[in-house]
Amino acid sequence: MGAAGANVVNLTDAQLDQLCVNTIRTLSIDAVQQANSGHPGTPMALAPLVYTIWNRVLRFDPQNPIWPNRDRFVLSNGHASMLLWSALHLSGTQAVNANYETLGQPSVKLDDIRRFRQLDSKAPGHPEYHWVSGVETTTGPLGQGIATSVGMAIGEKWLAHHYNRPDFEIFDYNIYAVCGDGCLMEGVASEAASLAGHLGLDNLCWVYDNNHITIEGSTRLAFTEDVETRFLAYGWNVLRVGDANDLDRIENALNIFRKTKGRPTFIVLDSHIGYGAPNKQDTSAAHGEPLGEDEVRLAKQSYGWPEEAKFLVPEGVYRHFAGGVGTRGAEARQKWTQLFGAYRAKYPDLANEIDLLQRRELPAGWDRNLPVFPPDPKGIAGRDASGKVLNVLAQNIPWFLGGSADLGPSNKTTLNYTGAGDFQAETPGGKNLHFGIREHAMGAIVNGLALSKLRPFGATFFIFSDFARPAIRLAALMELPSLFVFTHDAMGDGEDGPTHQPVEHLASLRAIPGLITLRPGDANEVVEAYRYVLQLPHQPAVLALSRQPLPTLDRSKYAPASGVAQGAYVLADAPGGNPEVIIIASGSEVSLAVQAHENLLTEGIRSRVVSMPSWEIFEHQPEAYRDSVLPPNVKARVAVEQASTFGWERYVGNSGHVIGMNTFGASAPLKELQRKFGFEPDRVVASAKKQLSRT
Ligand SMILES: Cc1ncc(C[n+]2csc(CCOP(=O)(O)OP(=O)(O)O)c2C)c(N)n1
Ligand SMILES: [Mg+2]
Repeated sequence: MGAAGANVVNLTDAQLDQLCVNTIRTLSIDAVQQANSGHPGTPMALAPLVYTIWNRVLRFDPQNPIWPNRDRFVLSNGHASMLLWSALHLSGTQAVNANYETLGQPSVKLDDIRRFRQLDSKAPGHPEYHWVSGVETTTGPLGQGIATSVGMAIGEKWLAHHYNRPDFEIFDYNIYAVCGDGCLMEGVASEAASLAGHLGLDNLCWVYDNNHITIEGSTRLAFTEDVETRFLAYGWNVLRVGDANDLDRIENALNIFRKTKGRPTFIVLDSHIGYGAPNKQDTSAAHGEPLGEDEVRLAKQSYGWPEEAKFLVPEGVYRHFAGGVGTRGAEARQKWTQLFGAYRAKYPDLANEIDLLQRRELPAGWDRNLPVFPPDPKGIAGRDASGKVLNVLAQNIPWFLGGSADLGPSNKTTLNYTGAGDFQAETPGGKNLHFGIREHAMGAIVNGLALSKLRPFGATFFIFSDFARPAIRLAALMELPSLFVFTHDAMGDGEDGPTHQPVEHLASLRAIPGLITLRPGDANEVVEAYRYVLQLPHQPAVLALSRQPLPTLDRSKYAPASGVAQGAYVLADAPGGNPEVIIIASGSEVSLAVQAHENLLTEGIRSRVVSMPSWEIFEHQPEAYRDSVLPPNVKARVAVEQASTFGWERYVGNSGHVIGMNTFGASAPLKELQRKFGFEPDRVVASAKKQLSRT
């Protein structure tokens, strides 16, 4: 139709719609071609969908992409990122900095799209939260986006229930997520969809790009189930749009979603990957490689686009977006801002809470009444101390909530004070989330809640952190304050045996950049661990807690537990300091190290115990502090940790010794396991002496 070159004054609305759709298509094609890498086919197919969602439906103000009551858009098939870069660019979405201030410049410039996938471009390979304003969550690992969207939907329900008042719908936003075959093959999507159906999340809409193509070819190779029936069985409303190019039908389906109450909506959209490329359409060749110059020309021809034009945004396209999402979003935000002003006058405390949580700040007195545990040789389990802390925090911080993957009674994560309640469809203000036995979805949902500015935690046995690991990694990548409470952190699960005994988990989580791991050594260290991580607005944390009681150390004799905030601290020292041997321990091995230390002292050996609950926090301390805890000249060192020895050389040095795990555990009572694997005071003493004799 050649509209790209036409004078926009003469174009009908339908022609302008088409012009916008083809702009998204050709920007995507050109960007991938220029980068010589990327995924053109899905943007070509889904441009009409993304155009319709953004320009006809989404309540999103490009001038303020963090307005709290905006609709959320999640591109779960993150490889089709050019859809998002196009939408952000064409809508004129503004950049926001880390202090939540708009910067007066576009989030994604045309130049960023020209530099798609290049260093520092705001159009990277996949959608990156925290890097590009307007991206609601990082996607790329398939399934994560839609699973995270369930957390966003739970978050909205909770916020609405907690903060809305008669005539004050402060929160009433929807979550739109787009996904492909890959997302729906991933198990995490099934876990999340099942829970979303159970919870009747009618603020959640997934659109499934049903193109029958993945990388290896047709979905006939591996994916022949009846997806619609699966979602019906989950309790979703299932709709179908048989033509991905039909904007009105798409809009119609989205309108049905908005009217549907009591269940989430799943829209099956039949599409053609590589739409318009005559030799590549409907083939996997359109998925993940540039079309090639010849095919690009042919595709542009089929859209009625100038064949030689590159990165063309025809006159009128920006204006059409401004008149669509721009006008609708601005009006919605203005109305909301007025409403919120009146709300603030009537409910100043609630408005203040909303202000605080939006900036990831904590309310005054958030840590009041945290327990202090008296010295007790019998002690208390890490998980029990944690349970007490969680119940205090949840009462002090209205938007602190969470739950377990069906292990609440074991993890001791149940919030059991009066009024805590369960989060269910009928009670969306409850603070106990029941994730069911769905650890991966739990991780993603916790992230979705954190993206909704709540302070969420998820819990399971430490061994099953593996099942949540992809989401924990994304929490770190996104710099989210997601909190993971993992109990049964070592051999404490004794008789359950090696399937339930984590060995490599600490090492593997310590390897994730930006993630804080903490393995507290007694009940007071548990308190301090929580106190520390709650103050981190942009970092996820893993707490590894014991199942069995750990002696509560006498802090009048040993150093205060506040040392946890330095990651490692001198807990017990030789009289007058100046140690000749250092024992470093974490978690359940701290009291063991203290026993060994006392024995060494009676033998006249000048030992020091360093409690090291967190490598990462310690690494962030100034060198002078680190050297004061681990003086470089003291080479005789022993580390004790009931976990893989992997990595401990960095603290004990090449000549040091690590008492840890080099094999899997075994099924036996804990005492026998401690003997078998060497976690006994005599063994620590012997190792310390051997170290001394060597240095
Ligand atoms: C967890 C995960 N596994 C594998 C990949 C690699 N990958 C990227 S896209 C893709 C195929 C996805 O197929 P589909 O979702 O149907 O996308 P389409 O080609 O139809 O856009 C694969 C396997 C990934 N990104 N994430
Ligand atoms: Mg596909």
